[in-house]
Parts: sequence; structure tokens; C-alpha cells
Amino acid sequence: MKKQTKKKTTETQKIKDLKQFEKEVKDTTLTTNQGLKVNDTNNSLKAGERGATLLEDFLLREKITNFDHERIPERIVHARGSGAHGYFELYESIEEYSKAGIFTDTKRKTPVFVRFSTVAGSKGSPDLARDVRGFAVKFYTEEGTWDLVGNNMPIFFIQDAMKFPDLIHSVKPEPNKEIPQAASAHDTFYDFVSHATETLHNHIWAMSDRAIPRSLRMMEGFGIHTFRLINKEGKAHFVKFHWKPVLGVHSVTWDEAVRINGADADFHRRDLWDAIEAGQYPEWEFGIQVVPEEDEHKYDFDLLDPTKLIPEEMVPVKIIGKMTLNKNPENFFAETEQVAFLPGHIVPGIDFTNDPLLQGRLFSYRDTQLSRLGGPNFHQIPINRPVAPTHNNQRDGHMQMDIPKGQTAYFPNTLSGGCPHLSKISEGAFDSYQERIDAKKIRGRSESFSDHFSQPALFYRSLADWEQQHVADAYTFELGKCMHDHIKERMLWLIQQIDKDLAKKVAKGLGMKIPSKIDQPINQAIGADADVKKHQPGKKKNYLDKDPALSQSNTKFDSIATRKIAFLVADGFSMKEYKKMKTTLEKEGAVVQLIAPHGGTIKCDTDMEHKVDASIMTTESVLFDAVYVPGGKKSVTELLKHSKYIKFTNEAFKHCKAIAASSEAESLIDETAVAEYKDDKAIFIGKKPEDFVSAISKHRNWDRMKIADSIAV
Ligand code: HDD
Repeated sequence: MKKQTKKKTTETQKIKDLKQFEKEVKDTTLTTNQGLKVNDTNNSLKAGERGATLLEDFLLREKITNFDHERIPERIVHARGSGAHGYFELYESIEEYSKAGIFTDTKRKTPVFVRFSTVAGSKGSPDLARDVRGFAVKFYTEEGTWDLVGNNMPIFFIQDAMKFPDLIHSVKPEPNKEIPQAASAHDTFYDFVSHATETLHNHIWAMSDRAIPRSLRMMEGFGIHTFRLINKEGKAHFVKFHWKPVLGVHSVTWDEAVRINGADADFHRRDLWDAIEAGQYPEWEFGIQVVPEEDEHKYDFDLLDPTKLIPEEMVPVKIIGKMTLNKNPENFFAETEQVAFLPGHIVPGIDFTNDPLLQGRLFSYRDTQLSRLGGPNFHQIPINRPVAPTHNNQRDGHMQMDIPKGQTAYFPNTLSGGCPHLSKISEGAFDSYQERIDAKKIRGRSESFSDHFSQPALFYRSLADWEQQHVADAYTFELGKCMHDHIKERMLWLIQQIDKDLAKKVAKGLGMKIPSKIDQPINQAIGADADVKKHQPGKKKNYLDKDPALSQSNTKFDSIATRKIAFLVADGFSMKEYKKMKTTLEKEGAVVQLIAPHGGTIKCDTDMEHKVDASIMTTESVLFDAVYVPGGKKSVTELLKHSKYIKFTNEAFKHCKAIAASSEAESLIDETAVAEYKDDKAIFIGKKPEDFVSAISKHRNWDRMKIADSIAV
């Protein structure tokens, strides 16, 4: 990505804090870990030139020992991720709801570190897997660190943390053969999903385009659980947290996702890195949905049920701030790999609810860091250190980095003057919300969590035609990869409870019939979770027909900033046309890349040399948002000799992208599938660059989907 208008980077307090741990390589001498200068790091110490290596060789042993231990256990979920630094700014104080400094002080620039991830794949898996994306934000606030550990979908698969290991074991590669990697399309996942109807809501989101984002910068984020905001008077409100990307919510097609994984498995990671390096800083607005405590039981669903969203039609999202990511990590391992997010990290003014999934998470995240990062001092790793000062009597353990001074490590004490001393609530101490509890101890699920079908149906109804088609295709693909008919049948039967037409489409694709009843013995053995009748909507008070916020067709389509446009060129391309189109696109923040038959440089028709961004052999159409072919007879004649340019254009057409060509380049278009569809609303031959810009801002021409399937590439 080329440099655009680079915004000024202002250092946050956290970046300054991290600087003291940074180590420059430039102008340094190679030493051991003890500071001993080294004069040979290529040869081990031997008994003679052709002799055995000596145990004495401490230089060899130090180097190899360090190497042997370079890897730490990857995260059991969300192993594949990318991180970035930035800051959060508040537009307006919400002191009526929360006393948190981050929500009341509009002058603050709170440092953040964000890690985006996929869930199921290993650390080295491809970015474009069909999967939920993690969206974890660490706010280094003045009152302590707050971690909002969310996803890019507003709900979760299960209602109780107790089921999390089962969910993850079912989606991870099957244990006997460790197949498939980073894919939910296999029997064990659908065996589980089809017998746990609470998963169906998150599952239908995972079948939608949300699971294959165009960019990490173009997806929403959600805190998912209902949390509490607490104001100065101690009054609580329920709240859901939202991140809305300034660039809108956009996705690729499944066919593209599969090809992107082959062409550039780091597509999302690279896109995030490049955008930040180019000064095109990713931004999200932060919003809250607030529900007064008195309204806790007003809805058709339970606010404590993490498989339910609050439709924005019912409770609008109030935008209160913005997050900007403006700095890439200096070192992937030190920062992105070692960062530890804990939902239990909160600050005064924010509190938990009894959502049983959240309650379990409060245990799991600290526990997992102990084995992942090696011990209880993981909070002392530079990326995890709060910017707020920390003092307590916790001591020792693996990798203690601090040097606590003095005679005491207990409370109360007199020998250290009673320090570290306690604070009052009025001085900013944390105080758990005093929720009244008067209940029997039970192991079970509230009846108010039992409707598993209304919201998947609401989601599906709210989608545009093209989005619904993508969902049907995704179910068909995923179930088509399952080997066991009884699992597929059960899924068809469940999909039917969500939407009959959807089930019919999937059944047709699978070449199967929707069963009229389901194999009872299996259900009985498995228990109540599998009993669909128990999980029907029942009589609803105020159910919605549609919630427009759930459809990507209602997102923003007003910008082409950061979109990548491929210019297909060979020697002799028209400088005039190239310049006009490039200037127009770059003025709007798009990124132009020259794709030539070879690397190095290329000459336009005025004999000027231009640097080639990629040779046609090293790149693919799926890595771009749109295609332009400038004129220049010599150039077009040369392009026609390379079949990959035809394939490149056909793929862009198949994936519903905008394509523009100069009139002189029409002969190339005539060799492609576009030839028959020149009147398509996102095809421009000899038209103004502005028309092309407007089509790119629409992301895709989804009307083209109907014919896209027939394009062979
Ligand atoms: Fe989790 C990591 C998001 C439920 C147990 N989770 C993890 C990450 C994200 C989420 C984004 C990666 C953080 C990072 O980048 O380091 N998880 C969620 C969301 C959930 C959720 C949005 C439901 C609303 N998770 C959940 C449950 C459990 C866990 C119910 C266990 C009972 N999650 C973990 C974990 C991980 C984790 C095993 C792996 C690595 C880590 O924590 O630090 O503890």
C-alpha cells in the first residue's frame, strides 16, 4: 500500500511506557545474554577443525537453548491474530450512567491495544477462514486496565461457560486425524450444533458474510454480554457495547475467501499493517445500548442470555466515542502474542452481570494465561503492564520483573507505615455492585433462556436477498462437507424451524429431503438440549419483523478510502488516461497498483518509467477491490497475449466488482466474460473516472450474483 496523507502520530502514555523496553539493533555489537562480546556466531567450539563439538561451548548452548524455547503454547482458541496500538477518545460524557474516567473525561486520550483474531484455526492458519473474528480491546485507563474482550458478532454460540470446551472440541480439527484446519465444515461441529439448539443464532451469523470480512478494518465489534454501568450515586444501568467501523461493514464472497487463502494467507494481517503504515488509520466509533434496571424483564428474551442481541430498532445505539489505531507493534511476539486479555479486568463505573457465560469467562482467562505465559506475573510483561501505578503485597513467582523494596509484604502493617494503604470508594476504589440475591443453589438453565429460534429467524429475515443467498450457499457448503446423513438431516430439520425456504434451498443443494421427524432415541440419550419443541419462541409480546442494523446492505457506502485498485498495464499504456484515473482515485484515498507482465519498471506512451507494483504472475484478482485497464494500443495488444489478464478480469467480474476500461482497451474486455454484460451498472468502458469511484464505494454490484455463478474461472 502506498503512503497516503499520513496523519500525525501522537504518542500515548502506553507507547512511552513501552519505549523503555525497546531494544535497537542499529549500531549495536553482538553479545551473549550476559553482555559478553562475541566474535564468531557461525561455528561451534570443536576438538580440532574436523572434531566433535565440545560441551564447554557455552555460546552454542545459550543460542540453541533460547531457540529451543522460542515457542509458547498457542492460545487454545483465537490463536491466529493481529494487533495494533491506538487510542480512544470520548465525544461526550455519560456521567448519568457511569463514573468511569474513560466515560466521563472528554479531554483524555486513553491508550489502547487491540487484537483481532479468528477462533478455530492454529496460529499459522489462513486469515479468510469462515469464522467468528475476535475483537479484543485493552484500554490502559488512568484508573486501571479495562479489557473488552468481544467478537465481530453480537451474540455467542452457547449460554453457559460449562459448554465451552464441548463447543471448541467440536469445531477444532477432529482429534483422530487433526483435520480440518481452521474450518467448521465437518461432522463433529454439526453433530454438536445440531444437538445444541442454543448455537443456532451465532451459527447463522457464522454462515453469513460477517464470517468472511473484506478487512479487519471493516467489521463491527461487540462486547456481547450485557454489562452494567454504575454512576457516582451507585445507580446501575444495563449496557451492551458496540464498535462501528468508520469504513462500513463489508465482506468478500466465499469463492474469493477460498482463493485469497491460497494467494495471500496473511491477507487481513497485511491489510491492517499496511493501512497503519500508510497513515490510513483504522477507526471505529464506540456505542452503547442502555437499558434501565427497571426494564430488565421488558423484552422477549433475557438480557443475561448471551445468545440474544437487543435489536437496535428497540434500543438505538448511542455513539459516544471513537477508537483510532495508529501504530503497529514493534515486535509481534512481545506484544501481539504476549498480550493477555481478561474479561475480569474492569474499572470503577463498569461491572458484570450474572450472564452465566460471562461468569465462567471470569475464571477461564486468568487460568489460561498461567500455562500460556508461564506463571502469575504475566501482568508485568510490558504490553500487559497497566499505565496506572500498581502496589500490593503479591510477591515472587516465575519471572518476577519488579524489585519490591522493604521489609513488609502483608496487610495490615505498621513497619511500612501501613502501605500500600486502602482507598475509599469516594477516592476511586472499586466496589462491586450490590446486587440482591435470594435464591436456591441449582445446576440448571433459566426458562427465560429457552427460545432458540426467534432471533436466528429475525436475523435471516433482516438480510437482503443477496445476503440470504450467501447464507443458503454457506449452509450447503458446510453440510456438504459432512459425511454423516443423520447429522445433515437433523441440521435440515433445525434450519426449517428458522426458515422454510432456507431449508428447502439447502436440502436441494445437498440432494436430500427435509425429514418430517427426527431420530428420537438419539435425542433421548442426549437430553433436553436437543428437544426442539422446548426451544420454540412461544407467545411473543413485541417481536420485530426486521432489524435493519443486522443487514450489511444498510451499512455505509460513502468511501473508497484504502480500497485497492489494480491497473492492468504493459509497455506503452496511456499516460494521460492512467494519470487521470489515478489522480481521481487517490484523491478519494484509494490505493492504485500497477500490474504488469513483469516486475521492475514499465514505460508508458510518453516513455516515462513507472515502478511495477506486482507482476501478473505474483498476484491475483481476489487481492483487489476493482480493476482498471487504461488505453495505449501497444499495452493492450501485449496484455492480450497473457491469458492471466483475462482470468484476472473474469474473476473480478465473477466477484461482482467494479471494472473500468478505456475505449481503447475494449478489445481486452471483449475477450472476457464482461463482453456480454457491458450494460452492468458497475462496468464502465470509456466513462468518467467519477462513475467508477461511485461504483467502488458501493463495494460490490450484488445484482450481478445471478450471472456470476455461470462465469468459469
Ligand atoms: Fe474467549 C480467548 C472472545 C467465550 C475462554 N476469547 C478469547 C479471545 C477473544 C475471545 C476475542 C482472544 C483474546 C486475545 O486476542 O488474546 N470468548 C470471547 C467471546 C466470548 C468468549 C466474545 C463469549 C461472549 N471464552 C469464552 C468462554 C470461555 C473462553 C465461555 C471459557 C469458559 N477465550 C477463552 C480462553 C482464551 C480466550 C481459553 C484463549 C486465550 C486467552 O483466553 O487468553 O481463556
